This record gives sequence, structure tokens and C-alpha cells, in this order.
Amino acid sequence: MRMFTRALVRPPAATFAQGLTTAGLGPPDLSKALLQHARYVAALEECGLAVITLPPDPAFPDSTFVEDTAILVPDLAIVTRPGASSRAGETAAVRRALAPLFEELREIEPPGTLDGGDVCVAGEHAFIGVSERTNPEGARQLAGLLIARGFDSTIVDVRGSTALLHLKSGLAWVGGRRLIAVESLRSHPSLRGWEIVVVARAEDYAANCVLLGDRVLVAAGFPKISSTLRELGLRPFEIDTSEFRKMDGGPSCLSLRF
Ligand code: CIR
Repeated sequence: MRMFTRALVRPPAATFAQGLTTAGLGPPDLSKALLQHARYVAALEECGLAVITLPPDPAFPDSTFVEDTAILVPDLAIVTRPGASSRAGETAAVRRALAPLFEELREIEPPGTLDGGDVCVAGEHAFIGVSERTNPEGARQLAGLLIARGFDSTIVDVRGSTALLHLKSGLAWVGGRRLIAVESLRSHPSLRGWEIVVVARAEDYAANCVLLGDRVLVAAGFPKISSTLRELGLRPFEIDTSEFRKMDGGPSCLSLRF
């Protein structure tokens, strides 16, 4: 399994509450979000990752969801072209930070759009969601860039699942050929041949978890998924992401791991 050694994060900016959201859970509390973000960074470090922190940028309220701005595989960084126009400018700072760290840097080109939240890398395979944010052209470009690096891919159209902002809002890889998924993805034809562990409906939000070695960063407050992960031989690392949930984000959205 590819072991990550580094992560890139960006704390929420003062304008965080002005970001995009459909959650209907009320405005986030910035000071709480900053505390939760600091704990998230500590969790990454405890899992053995060295964390690079970009300064917050109030011009981009959603910029703490740094995962959406790039796809990282060994020696290749692919800067995305976010599907929401308010997020387009987030990529500049991320590109600058990644350029010296990767042998090759590529970009998703117009008319393609792609959000990193739509890309679930499972070993040497990538599931690429086509969603409200990622269009078929963006997915096609990414698949082409990945195949050259030895990753094959499958397109997963989630435009029918209105509850899913991104593919990874409802899907996570937990090693081997095993995926954690929300009920609506259980029988998705693009996931055939993979073992799907379905999360309880009341715990849908927690499907967005992050495998780091034998640890899994998972949202706190969802006991069933944590015990399922333990039964699978993994060690859940529960983190409170309540303020990010209010802005449609979960544990994976808050970092780029490489
Ligand atoms: C957005 O709507 O773009 C942000 N408020 C949430 C992005 C969450 N990112 C992710 O799932 N990778």
C-alpha cells in the first residue's frame, strides 16, 4: 500500500461561513472550526505525516477544503479546475506550494472541471466521480493523466445521487478491494467487483473517511462506523468535524495527502 508521508492543509479563513453549503445545519463557528482544524492537523501528525500549512485566504471561503484543488500520485501533481466558480482561484496558491515538491505538474484544462473530492484512489485504481462539480471532460482528462502513471480508473456517475456533493461524500477506500459506501452507492454498476461495506443511513456523513496505514480518520459521533472499522482490523481515529460538516466538508476534504 502507498504510505503517505506528507499532507498539505489550509486553515479556515475569517470568511469561512460565506462558503458554499447545502447542509442546512446553520453557520459554522469560526473559533471552533480553527480548533477542530488544529486537532485534525495533530491527528495527521500522529499518523506519521509531516504537515505543510498554507496561510488562510479570506478571498476564498472554501479554501480550507484543499483536497478539491489537486490530485497527487507519486511524482505527479495534477492541479484541478474546480467546478464551482467561487473556488477557481484557490488553485494558484496550491500550485505554487506543490510545484517544487513534484517531478511533474499538470493541470485539468478547460472545458474540463474536476474537484479532488470526486477522486477516490484505491491502491492502483482511481474511481472518478462525475458530479455537479466534475464534468465528463474533467474526468476523461484525469483518467488519461493517471493511466500514464500506472493507475487505471473507473468513472462513477453520481449525478443521480443528489445527496452526494462529491463521490467521496459517500465513498472511501479502506484497503485491498474494500470500500466504505453509503447505501445509494451499494449497487452502483461502476463499483461491481469490489467489496462494499455499507454505512448505516444515520451515519452517511461518516462514510467520508481517510485511510492512513492502519489508522482511519473518521468523523467523531458515529459509533457504528468506528466499530465496523475495528472489525475490519483498522484503528479509527475519531475527529470532530462538526463545523466543516456545516459547510458540506468531511475529514478527507481538509488535506491533500502524498
Ligand atoms: C464546497 O461546496 O465546495 C465546499 N463548501 C465543501 C467542499 C467539500 N470538499 C470535499 O468534499 N472534498
